[in-house]
Amino acid sequence: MTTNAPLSAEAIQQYQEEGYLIPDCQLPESRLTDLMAAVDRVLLANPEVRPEKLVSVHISGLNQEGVRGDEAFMELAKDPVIVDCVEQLIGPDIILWGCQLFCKPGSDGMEVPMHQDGAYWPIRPLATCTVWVALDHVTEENGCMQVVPGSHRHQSLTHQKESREDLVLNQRVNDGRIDPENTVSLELAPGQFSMHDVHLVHGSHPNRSGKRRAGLAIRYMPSTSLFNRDLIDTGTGSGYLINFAKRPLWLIRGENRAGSDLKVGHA
Ligand SMILES: O=C(O)CCC(=O)C(=O)O
Repeated sequence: MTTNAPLSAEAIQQYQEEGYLIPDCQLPESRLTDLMAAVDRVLLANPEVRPEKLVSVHISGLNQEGVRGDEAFMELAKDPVIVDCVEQLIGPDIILWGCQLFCKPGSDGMEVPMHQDGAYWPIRPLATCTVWVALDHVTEENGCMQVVPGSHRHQSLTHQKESREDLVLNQRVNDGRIDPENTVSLELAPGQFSMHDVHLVHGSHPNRSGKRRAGLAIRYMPSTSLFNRDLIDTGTGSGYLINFAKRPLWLIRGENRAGSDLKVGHA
């Protein structure tokens, strides 16, 4: 168990009431330099993949989802500063189960439709804290994340499928209880990060500016939930190839309480 508690009581209360927070901390310059170099490497190594769709990018080499990843992202996912924050929100038993680079190029960066993450994920009971790390300056102009504060309290909402080529994901929240326009913009400096709950409604506009917008989403679940590999078929059903059947999981802290399979997918 950690003795560090980077998040204030007010920040934790905001997460509980509004479903997100921005911690009062920043990654060191040296870490950011390593990450920027890793972004350049993975963009070069994956010319055939849209840069918003670099899934499981924390896995070095070619992963089961057709992406060549980089160790620098794995190191970040294990960084105690980040994991200490996560522990304060989801408890001491933590599984790292996903990591995606959402890099929107300047001028033609894709929209992420307003959605709840849980609509795509095989975790029961549904639980995850996403840490979204800004690698570039992330502003309204270049398509920062937009969140609907408090929307997580509705738990699972109705979504509608949209089969458009210019979207990163293909489900949009469509539920009378939510006003998808009632958003807060999460503008971040490089090295800052936000944290959001699995049920929070969020998304982002296309990037029409000339400035790139790169952010890394790292997914942590409490090990008291089960990663059910049979729940969602392998395929491109969410807009790009996802293979939860073979997705490797890492126990980052504590014990594996619900018995998720931690062996599958590891070399
Ligand atoms: O990067 C974005 O704009 C959206 C990210 C997202 O949907 C997520 O991290 O769950």
